[in-house]
Amino acid sequence: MTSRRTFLKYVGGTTLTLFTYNKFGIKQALAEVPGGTLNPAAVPKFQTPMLIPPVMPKAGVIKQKRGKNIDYYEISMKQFAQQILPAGQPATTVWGYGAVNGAGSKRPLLIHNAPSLTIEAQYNRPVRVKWINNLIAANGDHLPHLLPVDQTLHWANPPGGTNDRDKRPTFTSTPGPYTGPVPMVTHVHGAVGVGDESDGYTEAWYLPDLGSKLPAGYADSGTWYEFFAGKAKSKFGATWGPGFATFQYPNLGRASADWYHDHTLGMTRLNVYAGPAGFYIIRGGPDGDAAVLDVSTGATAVLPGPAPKDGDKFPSNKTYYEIPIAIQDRSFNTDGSLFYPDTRAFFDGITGPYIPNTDISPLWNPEFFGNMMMVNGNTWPFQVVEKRRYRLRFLNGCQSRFLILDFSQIPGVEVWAIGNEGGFLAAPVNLTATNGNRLLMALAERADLIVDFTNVPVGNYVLGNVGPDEPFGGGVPGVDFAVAEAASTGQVMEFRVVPAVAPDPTTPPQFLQLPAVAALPVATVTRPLALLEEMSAFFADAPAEALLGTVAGNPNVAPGVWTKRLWMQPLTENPAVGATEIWEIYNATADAHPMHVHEVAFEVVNRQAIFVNEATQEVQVVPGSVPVAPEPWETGRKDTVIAYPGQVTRIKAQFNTPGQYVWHCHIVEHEDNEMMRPYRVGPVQTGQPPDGAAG
Ligand SMILES: [Cu+2]
Repeated sequence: MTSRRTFLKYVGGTTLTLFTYNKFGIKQALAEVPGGTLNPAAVPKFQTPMLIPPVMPKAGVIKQKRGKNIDYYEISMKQFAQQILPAGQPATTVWGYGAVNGAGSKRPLLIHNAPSLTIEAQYNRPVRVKWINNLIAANGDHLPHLLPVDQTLHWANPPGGTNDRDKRPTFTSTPGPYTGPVPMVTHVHGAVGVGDESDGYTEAWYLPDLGSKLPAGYADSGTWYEFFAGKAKSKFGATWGPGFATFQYPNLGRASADWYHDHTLGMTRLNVYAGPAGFYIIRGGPDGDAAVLDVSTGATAVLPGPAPKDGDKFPSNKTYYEIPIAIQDRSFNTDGSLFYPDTRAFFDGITGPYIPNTDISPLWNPEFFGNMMMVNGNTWPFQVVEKRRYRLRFLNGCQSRFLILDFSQIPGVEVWAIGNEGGFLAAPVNLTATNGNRLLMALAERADLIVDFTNVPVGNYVLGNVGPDEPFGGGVPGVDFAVAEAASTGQVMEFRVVPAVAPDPTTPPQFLQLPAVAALPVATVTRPLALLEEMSAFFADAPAEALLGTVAGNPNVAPGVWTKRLWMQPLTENPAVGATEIWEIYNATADAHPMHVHEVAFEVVNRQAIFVNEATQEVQVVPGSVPVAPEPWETGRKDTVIAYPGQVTRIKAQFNTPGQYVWHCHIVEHEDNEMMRPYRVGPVQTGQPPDGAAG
């Protein structure tokens, strides 16, 4: 193993990246982020009104004799063309989810879009979804992937058949991209207390129903599909079949903005980049909007609304003051097609030899940064806003890019954070007064913001991004790292501020009393875990894969040796049902990683400085160092947390739902190449695939 990577090299096609030094002496990129053949400078900004995703129509309501009624959906994933770039430029072929049965809605919108329509769920009212893989051409043939699939990773591997699916295949020569039928399995990110059969386990994927056109010898579903099909049948009576699975979500977590996306083993980065994702918003319950008080009156507070509702037209004739905003980075070619690297050389110039002759995968890139910003499915859209308060619910849906939203180019704006992945914070946070009008958002993190345009002069203003165009390691924009390129990825969208049409009825954020966050029980187990990077044994300074691991002993008191753990190895995290545990995530890599734990909503306990000794493969908490409390916008509950390099990040969770889940880094390129591990709550399940043997 060679030394850790200290900086990132880009060798991007024909694009030469030039550097200069800014006034802080920090190296700054002059040329654009490398990407496809469509130069970001050729894409005019703020041409397209931002799409506010409408509400996903229901297929019906399942009435239960005893028990709660269930909202039922039938949603397929398919391929279609979407005008992502401004009008006049070519459309883009993407994948996306959409309802195929709207019988349970007043005015069903059977629209496939990327991002897809928003699932509106009520607290304590289950949602059941039939998720259909419809990546099939009109003639019944399978649709190949839009993007280059690297077959040398530990991936779903349908060509391996029943015996070798969900394995890292072996090759005698470097394989090209996989062109066969595409697996999918949908995960609702933030679904707390969901059964494992419904969590979108990464080895529970399924191909479209190809009938006799399924290539000979291919597995049509993943290792865990059959077991979970049986579980879904016995738990809630759903019968799965070729090309679909039916999942059920209890919606017992705190009211929050979750999101759904594909989670197939070794392919998530590509499946999500192709488009399939959407919001899943849980409302009501003890931690919902009605539990927010106005301390100046003692009455229920008024939050900005409405949000889109089922039955609204499309395009809508309504004005929304609560708006979900998904930010995703993308690159394009001049024909409008999505660009994603089809060679490792794009990342660091390594042109081979690749696997099987070295340890470097031919297509996989350790990280990917799109050179354009797509917001709710359009590049650089605009949104008209009145001089009043809005509730903007942001999602960082990028691949590898940490965002630092920057409202400071909007004069007079006031921005408050009131919620994150796990619903409302402990208290509102004035980002304008305390954080320079900025907010850091890691991959998959959500931010529930009150943005007050009341005192903003009428005019057009850009929401900026001062995160880096490269892996994030923490620190101050412009001081510790160069900020995103000002002309492209440094801009997210435009707000067009117009006069208010009516007085603002909403409660000023400083008067909001957010619902109390229940304390978790005392932890009975502490698990030291590690974030690791495997460097190539053949090429200098070249990451081969990112990994998770365990740490022996107690690094709080003495150096602890880490052990790398591959996806295929037996699981090591096995909380008892109902146990509360502290997971200590020791980051021994050079980058920050957004760590996501399925099934639970956790509390960020604190962070603390560590020593990393690569020679002895040890980590240790720096003696005498002081734990740092989470940021004020990291209070409450979360499902994704930034683990910084050189630190241990401690989270606390209660594991109440028995079953097989995963925890992983949400840099999707990392997740796809070993930075994901299974974990199980409770004992081995009767009839489950063998642990550490099947996949
Ligand atoms: Cu990572």
